[in-house]
Amino acid sequence: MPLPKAELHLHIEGTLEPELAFELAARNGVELPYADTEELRKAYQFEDLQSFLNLYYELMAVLRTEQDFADLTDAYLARAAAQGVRHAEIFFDPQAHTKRGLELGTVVEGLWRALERSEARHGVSTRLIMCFLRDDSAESAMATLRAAEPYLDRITGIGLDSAEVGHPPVKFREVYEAAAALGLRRVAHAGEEGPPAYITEALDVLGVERVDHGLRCVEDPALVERLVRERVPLTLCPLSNVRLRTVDTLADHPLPAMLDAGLLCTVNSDDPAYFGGYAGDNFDAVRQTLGLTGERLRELARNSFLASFLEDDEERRAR
Ligand code: ES4
Ligand code: ZN
Repeated sequence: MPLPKAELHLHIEGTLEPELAFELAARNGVELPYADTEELRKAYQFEDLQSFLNLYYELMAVLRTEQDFADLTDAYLARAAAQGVRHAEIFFDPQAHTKRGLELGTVVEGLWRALERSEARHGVSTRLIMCFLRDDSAESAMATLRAAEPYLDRITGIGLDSAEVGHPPVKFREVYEAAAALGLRRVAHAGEEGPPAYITEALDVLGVERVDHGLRCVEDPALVERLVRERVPLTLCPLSNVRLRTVDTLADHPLPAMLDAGLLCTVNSDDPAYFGGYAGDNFDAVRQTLGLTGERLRELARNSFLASFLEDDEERRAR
C-alpha cells in the first residue's frame, strides 16, 4: 500500500499523457505536429522552464470540450489514487484556454464533472486552484478573476504560474487583493527559476499561505529562517526540478537539507505526464536517490495534509 498523501502542486493540463493527447486530437479533428506518441515523447527533452512551457501550451490545443476536461481529470484522479493520493489540490490555467477561444465555463464545468464524482469513484477529495499566467498582463488576470465570479463556489483559491523570471509577484498585487476580498485562498509559484526575493515578495505583497516550489530559498539563510519560523509550506516537485534543470541531478536535490533545516516541505508532481511521474513516483524517487528514511517519508506525507486547504475534520478523515 502506498503512503496516503495529498497532492498540492499539480497542473491538470500537465497530466495530459501522449495517448490521451492523440485520442482527443482525433476526436476533435486537431492536427498535432507529431506522427505518433513515440515521436511526441521524444520532444520531452527540456532545457529549462520555457522550453517545457512551449510544448505544454502547444499540446493543450487538443482540449476543446467539457468532456475533454472531464476525461483528462478523471484519468488523472485514477492514476493519483493508485499512488496513494487521498486529496488533490488541482491547478488549472484558464487563460491558456480562453486565449484559444474556449469559454471559461467549458473549462470549469468540464473539470467539475470529474471532480464532483472523485470521492465516490476514486476516494480522492479535491480542491480547485485557478492560476494566472504571470507572463500575461495583470489586466488579463483581473479580467479572468472577474469572469470566474459565477464559479467561485467551485474554486478554492488562486495561484500564479508560467514563466517566472522578469514577472515578479508585485505585478499581481491588485489581483491578489481582489481575490482575498472574495475569500479566495492564495498561493503562488516563486523561487523555481526566479530569485529568493520573489519568495519574500509573494509572502509580503501577495499574502500567499503556501509557496509553490520555493526551492531557491536555500540561497538565502535569513529567508529559510523566516519560512521555518512562520511554518510556510513549500510544495516541492523533485522530478520537475530535474527535468527542467533547476537541479543538476536528483542526487543534488536540497530536499534532505531543507527537511533538516526544519522547512515544511511537501513532495508533489507538477506536470506528471511530462516530468516522469505522479506523486507516488516522486516519493519513490526521493526515497531511492536521496535515501530518505521511513520517518522522513511519513513526515512528508503528514506535511502534505497539514499544508492542504482541508478543514481539520476532513484532514483527519483523509489521512
Ligand atoms: C509549470 Cl513547472 C511549472 N512552472 C511554472 N508554471 C507552470 N505551469 C505548468 N507547469
Ligand atoms: Zn508548477
